[in-house]
Amino acid sequence: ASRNPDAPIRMRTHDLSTASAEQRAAFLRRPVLKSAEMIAKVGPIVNEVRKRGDAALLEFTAKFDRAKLSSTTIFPPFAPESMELDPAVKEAIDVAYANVHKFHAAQVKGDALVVETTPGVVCSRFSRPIARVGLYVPGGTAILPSTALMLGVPAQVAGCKEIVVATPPRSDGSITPEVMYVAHLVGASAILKAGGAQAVAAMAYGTKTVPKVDKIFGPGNQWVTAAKMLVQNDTDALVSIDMPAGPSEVLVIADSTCKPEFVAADLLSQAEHGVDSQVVLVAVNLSDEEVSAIGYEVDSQARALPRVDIIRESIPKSLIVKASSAEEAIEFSNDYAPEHLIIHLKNASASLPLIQNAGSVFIGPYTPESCGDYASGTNHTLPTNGYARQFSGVNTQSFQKHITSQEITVDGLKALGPVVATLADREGLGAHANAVRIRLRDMTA
Ligand code: HSO
Ligand code: ZN
Repeated sequence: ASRNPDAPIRMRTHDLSTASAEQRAAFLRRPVLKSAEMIAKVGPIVNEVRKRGDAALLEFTAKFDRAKLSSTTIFPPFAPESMELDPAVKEAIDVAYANVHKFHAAQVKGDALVVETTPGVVCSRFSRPIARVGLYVPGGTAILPSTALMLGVPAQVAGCKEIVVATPPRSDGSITPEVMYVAHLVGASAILKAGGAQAVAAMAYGTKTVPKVDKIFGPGNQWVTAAKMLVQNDTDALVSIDMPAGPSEVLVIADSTCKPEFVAADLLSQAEHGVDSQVVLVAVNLSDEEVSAIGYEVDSQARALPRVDIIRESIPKSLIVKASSAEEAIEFSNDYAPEHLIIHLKNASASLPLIQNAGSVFIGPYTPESCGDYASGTNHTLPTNGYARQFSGVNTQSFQKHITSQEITVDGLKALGPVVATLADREGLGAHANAVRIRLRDMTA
């Protein structure tokens, strides 16, 4: 990547019709995440916080965030002056909150699932909130109240009792008022003024002042991700995590009905997240001129953006892949399994049944990813790095667990008991068989 302001900000172009199998596989690949190496690096930080609690947390916050704090945690009610906002920003957060709340409340399953699998055998399933959750809201190059919203709303809707919001403080020790206000809206029970591996460790093990949580959510840098993976594997911590995280991604599929300026804007909105952001354009039957028109827009729009320096690094690593049909493009996208998929095709919604792997889909020319990132209602915490093959984005169920139950009548056990006893005998588990037979004998006695 070049910092030369005159150098064009350009994506590389490849053609699926002439690519070898190895080349196609290379287009699908993400940069290697050095997870084992990072886990080894965060180990000592996690251990210090585990052993020395708040004292270690305060030291790491002074060292990494350059904030000298006297306490790590704040509890509600939060001071009104700590969440004072420009009225337009407050109004925007309120609208976003309402939409995200509406969509996540609709995900709450109503009545318990009850099924009589065979006469007298009733199986059911019901959900309960995960009692204590930790929400990591990154600091770094951008403030992210939207992430506080995307994690806090489903936690609130699911009914979690303890909602801890962790976020790195500014050097004066304060938290941005936007994040404070969202924490207030979602009913946070504590705000942990810490970031990085130290924040994850504090929530996983608890300290004198930081409540221990049962599940940790949220995106973060490699340190945060490695710490989440480490504590998840420690049975002493007894904590789970939302999903493995990698750099943010978008894949855009466009045909000649697309507006080059819209496509370029969508690509750039992802490219500005970080130097490692992954941006892919799959061009369906676009002529060289049409591809150039998008390339020109990427370059000229990028130059006017405040984060052009980040884009100068992420865009040259990204690629344009030419496909000769919408089906071929979608097949490529399914293999890539993007975090975000934007469809700029003539009949965009018609392709939805063909989508197999994607975190979240944006359909048609007037659906920029930005709307889902902030305010339409869907969640923006989504699987990256190809994990959309087996993971869903954060949703209301991510903050719940499901308990099953059953109740069997006398007649039900008369019918089902012999089946169970036969299988238990086959497994050589006599006590299992006996638990059934002792009852069957009792019934006939
Ligand atoms: N696109 C990001 C989420 C985000 N965008 C936050 C703006 N703020 C990852 O899904
Ligand atoms: Zn975004």
